Amino acid sequence: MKLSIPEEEIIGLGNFGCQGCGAVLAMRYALKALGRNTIITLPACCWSVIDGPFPHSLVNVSLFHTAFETAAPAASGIRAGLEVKGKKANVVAWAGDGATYDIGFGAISGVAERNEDIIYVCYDNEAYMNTGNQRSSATPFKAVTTTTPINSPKENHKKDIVSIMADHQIPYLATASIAYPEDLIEKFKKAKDIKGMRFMLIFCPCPTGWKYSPSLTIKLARLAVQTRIFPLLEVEFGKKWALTKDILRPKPVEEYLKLQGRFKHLKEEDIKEIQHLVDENWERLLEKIKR
Ligand SMILES: Cc1ncc(C[n+]2csc(CCOP(=O)(O)OP(=O)(O)O)c2C)c(N)n1
Ligand code: SF4
Repeated sequence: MKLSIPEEEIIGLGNFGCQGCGAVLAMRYALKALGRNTIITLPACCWSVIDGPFPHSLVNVSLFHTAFETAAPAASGIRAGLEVKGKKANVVAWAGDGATYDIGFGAISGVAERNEDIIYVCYDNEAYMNTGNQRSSATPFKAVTTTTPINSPKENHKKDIVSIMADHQIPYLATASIAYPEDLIEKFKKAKDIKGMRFMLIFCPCPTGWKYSPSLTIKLARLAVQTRIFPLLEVEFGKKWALTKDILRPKPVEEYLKLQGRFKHLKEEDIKEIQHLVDENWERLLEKIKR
């Protein structure tokens, strides 16, 4: 049988993630594309637990644990060291949305502005999950977290990190989803061969924080794409925007929202408002693709 993704498994069996964790699959697929000659920097996040305690490591590639806001500069330091030694490897910073959208953002922006030769990956589970599900700036509008509780859900919109990073005019930026592994792997293969800063955003449902059954992880990741909540796209040098999966007949956002406890409190008018927001964002994206 011909497989549609590489057969080799680089990450090991068994992990310290919760059952149904989307972030585990994200790393599994990314490493299938990147291969064993990869060095990862990892700030404090769920993945620092998922990987397992010393001396065990799930990823089977070199892994450097760093402070929360330093994954990107640590990766660029490793790249500089490799260059001095005349060695080649994929250098990857792998971080959650809290480290990316919020606390590490200044450092990431600096690394992008200098066009450092690294791949920055944000696995986006839309909150600070490792410390118990606090709101981040990636948390969607109206979601419930421990810091945006049921009587006062999140009032602000999810930060548009794709446009912000695209405006740094880096050579390559892509979004990906664990529900579309072929697309994800293709993008990582492409990113691997590009020199300079590459930014990858992977949508990773989290059963624990989003309050749904672990069996629904892939379904939710797919619905996020099919409802146009999370578009799959690529951007080259901040200018050339392209969808890698067009959604001609989108599903209503309600189909996605109703499966998750974090949106259980939503009233009909809230769902309408979210639908409106998603439609507006899609139009804005199409404008960028046209130009
Ligand atoms: C400067 C700093 N602030 C706060 C923390 C505590 N902390 C450790 S992990 C974490 C949450 C990480 O969230 P995110 O980056 O979204 O990754 P996730 O846990 O969701 O995988 C926090 C707040 C820290 N280690 N360093
Ligand atoms: S809290 Fe969420 S992201 Fe973290 S390990 Fe559990 S399922 Fe994965």
